[in-house]
Amino acid sequence: MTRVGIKPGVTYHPGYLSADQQGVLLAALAAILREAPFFTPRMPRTGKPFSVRMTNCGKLGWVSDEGGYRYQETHPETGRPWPAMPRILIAAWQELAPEAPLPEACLVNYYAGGARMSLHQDRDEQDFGAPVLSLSLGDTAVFRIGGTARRDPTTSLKLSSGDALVFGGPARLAFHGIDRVLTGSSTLLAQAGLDGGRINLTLRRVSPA
Ligand code: MD3
Ligand code: FE
Repeated sequence: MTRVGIKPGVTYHPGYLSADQQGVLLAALAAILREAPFFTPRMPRTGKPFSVRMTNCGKLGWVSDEGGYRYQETHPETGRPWPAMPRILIAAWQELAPEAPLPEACLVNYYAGGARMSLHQDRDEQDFGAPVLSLSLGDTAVFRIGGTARRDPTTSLKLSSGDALVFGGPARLAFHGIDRVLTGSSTLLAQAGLDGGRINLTLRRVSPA
């Protein structure tokens, strides 16, 4: 398997998931979406909607609304617990983050149309010791990562369907975002009844082991 160092703490695994594995993951996602549909997160205080829609699986899910960013055990609209994490995700975590305790949360981001995610840090977890694992499905996206200060220089990387990225150590608190999605670059998501776009899954440890 190809493994590319992007900067300290960031490892890129292009084509980590085979076409068959992407199909297995997408089928598991379709079942997750029936139980936990995408919701539209809103910005703390202002309530401005995100362009990215989200859902989660695993014990904890990340949500955002006027009350702030947080992890919680239930879907913000249905009130039901998040669906379990599929085995294929746990297997990927064990292979790519073998030292870390098992993930507690998997955030599923859906980018349709012109959705993007502005430069931010992920710091709502109680423990930054474990890495974050990202898996991409569907259309290719232009991803950008900088340093731990917002003004640090950034590097761009195209993330395609099946790619994995691991962010640990000095990169765990790096600023990052999605500048744009290349609409129509993949037909994979149609298999799940979605009208194109991109899905990103991020697996995380939230609390100390
Ligand atoms: C670097 N998602 O959900 S994944 C997010 O493609 C998020 O949906 C983007 O940023 C997406 O918070 C980027 C790559 C990623 C995820 C988490 C990170 C990079 C990271 C955490 C720390 C450092
Ligand atoms: Fe992030």
